[in-house]
Amino acid sequence: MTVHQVLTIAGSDCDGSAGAQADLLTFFHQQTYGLSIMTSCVAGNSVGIQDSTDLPHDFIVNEFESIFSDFHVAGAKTGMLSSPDVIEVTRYYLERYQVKNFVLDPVIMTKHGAQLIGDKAVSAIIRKLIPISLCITPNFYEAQVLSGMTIKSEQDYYSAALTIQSEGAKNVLIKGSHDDVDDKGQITDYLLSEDGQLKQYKKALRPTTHINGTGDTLSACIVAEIAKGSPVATAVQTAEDYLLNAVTWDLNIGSKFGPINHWGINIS
Ligand code: PXL
Repeated sequence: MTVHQVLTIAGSDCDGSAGAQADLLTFFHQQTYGLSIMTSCVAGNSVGIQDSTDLPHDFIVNEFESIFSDFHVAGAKTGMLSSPDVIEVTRYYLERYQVKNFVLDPVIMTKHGAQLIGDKAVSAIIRKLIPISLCITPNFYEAQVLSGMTIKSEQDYYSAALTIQSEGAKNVLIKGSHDDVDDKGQITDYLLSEDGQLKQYKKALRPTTHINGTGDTLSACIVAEIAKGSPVATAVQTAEDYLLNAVTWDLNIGSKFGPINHWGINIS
């Protein structure tokens, strides 16, 4: 049996709901082997983020050397990269080891619209990482930042995706705004594929407060599936299905915005 080795380059979230921890749970669930390069550490819980610290440059470089000198990386994704320096190092190693299956989760804004990283890091993501990404997965707010346009209509999602594609991303998945719920109670994610096709993924908006780690998990599932050989549009469908299960069967832990359920099944 081939063991597909998949790498996340991301921050540690100590409550296990988001960041590298969410990615590793997802890689495991998708029956791939998870490798992780930590870039920063966050002290957070279901109430909020209390503290965070970036790991030293030399240590991050050593993590890259440890991984790439010994493992075959069949796919990689990035999560929260808070400085231009760590973005530069990531670009260097992904290019040097020719990682073609690279899914860029541009962690810039929360799904509520709060900015998480500085403007210099945002422009480094655009210049250094978008051009080497097989697939990018911005949320509604991030898509506006990366495209420089305001999204108000379905046509705007398409235009923003085209702009981000022109910056170098082969496939662009924009996660629809939670405010754009249709009359069936569904929200829509939009995938603009390499061949120019636009595909919509509609999903019910679950009435849950257990939503920490949804974006991380979606991109982690996409890269795991691509590493196993799925085309991008199929990998996105698998990830959307997994996510729906993960927000359907709440884990009754954490006092406020708890983690999603990475088992994806009813365990109560
Ligand atoms: O889900 C965004 C995210 C990514 N990475 C880390 C985080 C968070 C949110 O808390 O802590 C490390």
